[in-house]
Amino acid sequence: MEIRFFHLADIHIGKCYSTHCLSHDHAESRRNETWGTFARICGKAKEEAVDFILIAGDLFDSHYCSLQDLLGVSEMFASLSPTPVYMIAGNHDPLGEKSVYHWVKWPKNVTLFSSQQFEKIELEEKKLNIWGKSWNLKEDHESCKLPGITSDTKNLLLHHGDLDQEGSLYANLSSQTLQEQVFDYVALGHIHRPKIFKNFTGAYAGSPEPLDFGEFGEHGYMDVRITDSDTEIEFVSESSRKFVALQIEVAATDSVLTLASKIRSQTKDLQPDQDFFKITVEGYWEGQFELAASQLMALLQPEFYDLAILDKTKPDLNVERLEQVYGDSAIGRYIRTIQSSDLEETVQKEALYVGLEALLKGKNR
Ligand SMILES: [Mn+2]
Repeated sequence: MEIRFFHLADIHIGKCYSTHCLSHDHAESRRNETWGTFARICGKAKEEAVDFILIAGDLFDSHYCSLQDLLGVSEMFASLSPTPVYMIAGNHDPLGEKSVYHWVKWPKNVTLFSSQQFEKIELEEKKLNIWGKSWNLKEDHESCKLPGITSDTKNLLLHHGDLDQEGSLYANLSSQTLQEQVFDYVALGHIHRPKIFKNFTGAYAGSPEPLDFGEFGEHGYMDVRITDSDTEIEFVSESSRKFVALQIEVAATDSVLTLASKIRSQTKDLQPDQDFFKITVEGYWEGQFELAASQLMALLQPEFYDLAILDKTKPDLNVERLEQVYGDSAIGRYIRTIQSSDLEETVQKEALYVGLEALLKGKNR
């Protein structure tokens, strides 16, 4: 008998994006996109008649989610009936007394694991045990002990936490023990980029929609099939937008137009009209970069859905002039020493910049 299910995690419904480099409007609409993608995946699960849905923690972002968010999810789950949903609470939506999970009534097809120790739900007709445990607090320093399992049934494990991070504050699990206790699938949550493991059968589903620029790449969920002989895990990309962070190297003599075309050529095979972009500009620049950055924004904004330009440029020093003015002082000697050294050109420039900055600051005191 084949058992098929969707594994999701870290949806973070309600999350506030205003501090994540996004424009104000998009920070607002991003909340709805997160919700929309989650509802779309759940709808697909019903349409494709999977056996159940697993949610491995952090369905909500407790800090920011509203009663409306909770009611919406509960109603959506009810609409999936009879497809069952099995879920655990994570560190961002723990099951303490004031947990957001207590705000609403959950429909009959939803099971939330309530214990802080692994407990099982037996699906007799499928000869399957689903093991799970929920978070009660925001930190859990203890390494996790796995339940003992036998091979006369199939076993799934739902867990929200770190993997192989000794000393972690987030319910660490060791992959060594997962190799010893053979589960048919380990559905992990907590790490927001999806990852399928090779040394045991399991995966981090990752967030269906990425939450910030650290969460680059594809995002979605895992479509899992357990047969009598093995487990097939397929990652399905589903996010409506990606986060893309790029670095652009400037030359001191670049014009704003040159910079714009450098950026265009680096993004031409990507989806600037669709995704969130953060472009860090590095290198030496004559004068203040701020003005150039606002001109750049004016040029590029119409082509981008959401663009942020970060200035990491360094002022291009007029070394020749400094050498004339400070010729006999430590500054002049420093310039000549560096320039006559056999350092590589970029290293020479860096040394001149760092050294002169320190020496000139001293002069002005
Ligand atoms: Mn999370």
